[in-house]
Amino acid sequence: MKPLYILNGPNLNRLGKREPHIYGTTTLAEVEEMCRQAAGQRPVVFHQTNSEEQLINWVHEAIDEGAGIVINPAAFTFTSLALLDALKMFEGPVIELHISNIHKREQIYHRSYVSMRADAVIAGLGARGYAVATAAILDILDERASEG
Ligand code: CA2
Repeated sequence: MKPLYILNGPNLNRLGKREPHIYGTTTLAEVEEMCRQAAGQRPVVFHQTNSEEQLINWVHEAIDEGAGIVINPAAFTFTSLALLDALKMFEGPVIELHISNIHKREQIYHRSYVSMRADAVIAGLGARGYAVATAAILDILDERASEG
């Protein structure tokens, strides 16, 4: 069974340790565990990086080996056409995820390049958004498999 790729961009390694009023107190290690629970039998490749190049390389890996992508691109959401181009090459479902509600925040957080490719966007559910996104992408994969 092909794995789900759950990819996280810059600064998210600090999750649970900074700005808890915006991002909560759940750590990235706890998020990873939540995703693995939500994925059940489906294997999960879970990564975080502060490097745009690395994030793109993992999208390339998912193009060859992944069933679906859940991505919190963090600040690259608003800056990276290269990440958007890489995601456009991926044929499976893509869910863009943000812990905070980016639309409730300053204008610079309102224009997402990644949303131009994402099949769905989840924002503002806190860390539980990862479990919701994982469950949703499994549903989408089941739906696509039953459509043949
Ligand atoms: O809400 C999200 O998940 C974000 O993608 C997080 C990004 C931010 O640039 C996006 O606008 C929304 C990263 C925030 C900075 O990194 C932190 C990580 C943990 C704790 C505090 C900050």
